[in-house]
Amino acid sequence: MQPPIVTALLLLCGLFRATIATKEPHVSACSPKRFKSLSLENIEIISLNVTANRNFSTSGRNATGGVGVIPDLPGVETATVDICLISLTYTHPGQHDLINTYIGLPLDADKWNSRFLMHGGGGWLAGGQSSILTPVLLGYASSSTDAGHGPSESTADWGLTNQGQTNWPALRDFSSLAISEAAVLGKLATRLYYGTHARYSYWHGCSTGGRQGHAMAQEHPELFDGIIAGAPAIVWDKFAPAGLWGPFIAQLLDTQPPLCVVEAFTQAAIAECDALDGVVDGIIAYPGQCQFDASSLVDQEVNCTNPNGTITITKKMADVISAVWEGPVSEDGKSLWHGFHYDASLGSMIGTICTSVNECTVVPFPISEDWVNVFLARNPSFSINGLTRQDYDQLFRQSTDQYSSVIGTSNPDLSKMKKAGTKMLAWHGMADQLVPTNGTVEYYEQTIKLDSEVADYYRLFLAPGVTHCGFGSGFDPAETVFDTMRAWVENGTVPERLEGVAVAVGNTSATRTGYLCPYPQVFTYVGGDVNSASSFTCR
Ligand SMILES: *[C@@H]1O[C@H](CO)[C@@H](O)[C@H](O)[C@H]1NC(C)=O
Ligand SMILES: *[C@@H]1O[C@H](CO)[C@@H](O)[C@H](O)[C@H]1NC(C)=O
Ligand SMILES: *[C@@H]1O[C@H](CO)[C@@H](O)[C@H](O)[C@H]1NC(C)=O
Ligand SMILES: *[C@@H]1O[C@H](CO)[C@@H](O)[C@H](O)[C@H]1NC(C)=O
Ligand SMILES: *[C@@H]1O[C@H](CO)[C@@H](O)[C@H](O)[C@H]1NC(C)=O
Ligand SMILES: *[C@@H]1O[C@H](CO)[C@@H](O)[C@H](O)[C@H]1NC(C)=O
Ligand SMILES: *[C@@H]1O[C@H](CO)[C@@H](O)[C@H](O)[C@H]1NC(C)=O
Ligand SMILES: *[C@@H]1O[C@H](CO)[C@@H](O)[C@H](O)[C@H]1NC(C)=O
Ligand SMILES: [Ca+2]
Repeated sequence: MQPPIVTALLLLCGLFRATIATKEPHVSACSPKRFKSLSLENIEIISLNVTANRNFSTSGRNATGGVGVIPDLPGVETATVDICLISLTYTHPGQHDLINTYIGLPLDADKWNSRFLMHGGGGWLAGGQSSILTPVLLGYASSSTDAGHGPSESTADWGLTNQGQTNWPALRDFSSLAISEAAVLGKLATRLYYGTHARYSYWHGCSTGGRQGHAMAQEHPELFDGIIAGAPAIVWDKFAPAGLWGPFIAQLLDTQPPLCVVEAFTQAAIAECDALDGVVDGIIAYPGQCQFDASSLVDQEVNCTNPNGTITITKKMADVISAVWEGPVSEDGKSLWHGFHYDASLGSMIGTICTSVNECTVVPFPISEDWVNVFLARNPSFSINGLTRQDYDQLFRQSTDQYSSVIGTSNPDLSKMKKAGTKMLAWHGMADQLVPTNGTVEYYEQTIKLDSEVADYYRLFLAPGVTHCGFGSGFDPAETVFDTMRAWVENGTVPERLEGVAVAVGNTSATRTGYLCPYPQVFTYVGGDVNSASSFTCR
């Protein structure tokens, strides 16, 4: 991300003189008195803490959301920041919820770049205090919310009522209500503190953060000028139960392949299909071109370490892997959700822990397991063992019937966003191992059907070889996408391309650059040095 631009600061000073000609805000303005009008119509504030902090540490901002460490958004790892920190605890009367929302403002007005930026959450984590620190460090006013549950609270604790029913208000808070409220409160506090509105407001999130970004685009586009949504966990009602498909098939077939076997399939598919895109780089760049038959590995031996041993691939193992690549299918053969690209690691979708190569237990993807146990079975100790094809189909139907409108975040009608003038830039790694890339493609296709000019305000970039929210050997745009968004919003520079950085071919300590293409264009090798951006084009 860029440091605040000089022109903006000059403009900002001009704005100050124009709007509040009196004195600049100063540290003493970071007090409860300044924010006493900070509220919303439908909430009851329980506590409002305001503290001026110098040298506030940004460390310890890694948090878990059920999927390990949230891939951090670009920014500075550990530093100190001078921040006016507002912590707000509130409830929606009658809903029995308790939401902690955090607002961070650069303490000294001359450090504020006159913009507002929210970072999204990950997994079951909506956000929290840690999410506002990097934006503030970079000069932005920011806010974030825990949406009613903290990182250490189990899904069953907040997802079910004491009577064992779905806690609908809590789910709505998590889905989008508390997020949009955090945005409104954050922008209001910004105005109260600096005496002027933020000139531009941005959302930047990935995974759950990408879903939250889409929720804002669909429901509250007027709150943001630019929304970045990486690997969005949209169509949550299908994505979440789909994540149990691998373990479900594994238990039907009674097979538990160790990770080394799972990886052998991925390696074999890459070996067969890598060159189809013209570049041997470990990446399968063109969607749909690879037709790899998992059963071709049956009877092959795999040498494993940790646990050590040699194991022979069986037909059942091949069938499980095929199923994960294909995605869930109903008993009568209809596709229920998308599968994964061949170069995506499958260790999360068909994970195991093993004591020896022949003694493994399947470990379901925790988000999906929580979803099915807590929100569908409403029984935290529910298990997929013994589940039939009919049972699985039924769970899938229930998920869509009961939750699509609450947390699906799949409404393709973006007319409000078009009207508001808001821009959204989505991107998705094609080697995503948690959220199937094609779910985002399908959603984008639906928006095109409703508005053939959707690319004027919403663009999707697929990133070959990039894993969930970044990383992998492919063209990762995580570090460049925010500048691209700002240029689109602030300068009208339409993102015809999105810069990504990949591992160089032939030298893993060097990088190469590639310019990703707005869907439906495809990032295409046209010949020449495979490490040169000019050897690729969009077709
Ligand atoms: C903050 O850090 C700076 C630089 O290390 C130091 O000069 C200053 O005294 C510190 N301020 C506070 C309030 O700790
Ligand atoms: C956050 O996680 C990253 C990746 O695991 C790690 O490199 C970094 O040190 C962590 N930062 C903090 C403050 O824990
Ligand atoms: C606000 O301050 C009170 C008293 O210091 C403290 O008990 C409470 O936890 C704080 N609330 C938040 C959200 O930090
Ligand atoms: C994704 O969609 C493309 C285009 O429809 C298709 O060719 C490809 O096979 C799909 N990939 C997966 C993993 O479903
Ligand atoms: C596994 O190890 C054995 C013994 O070291 C070796 O002969 C065999 O080629 C290896 N198989 C594979 C698939 O690497
Ligand atoms: C696996 O084999 C390696 C090499 O033979 C050895 O160093 C290691 O200790 C073994 N690990 C286990 C868990 O047996
Ligand atoms: C907008 O364009 C100006 C002039 O080319 C450039 O200096 C500035 O960095 C651009 N702003 C953004 C946000 O890209
Ligand atoms: C690989 O890239 C690194 C970093 O750019 C460079 O220092 C090194 O010389 C390269 N090695 C080779 C063999 O080209
Ligand atoms: Ca390739």
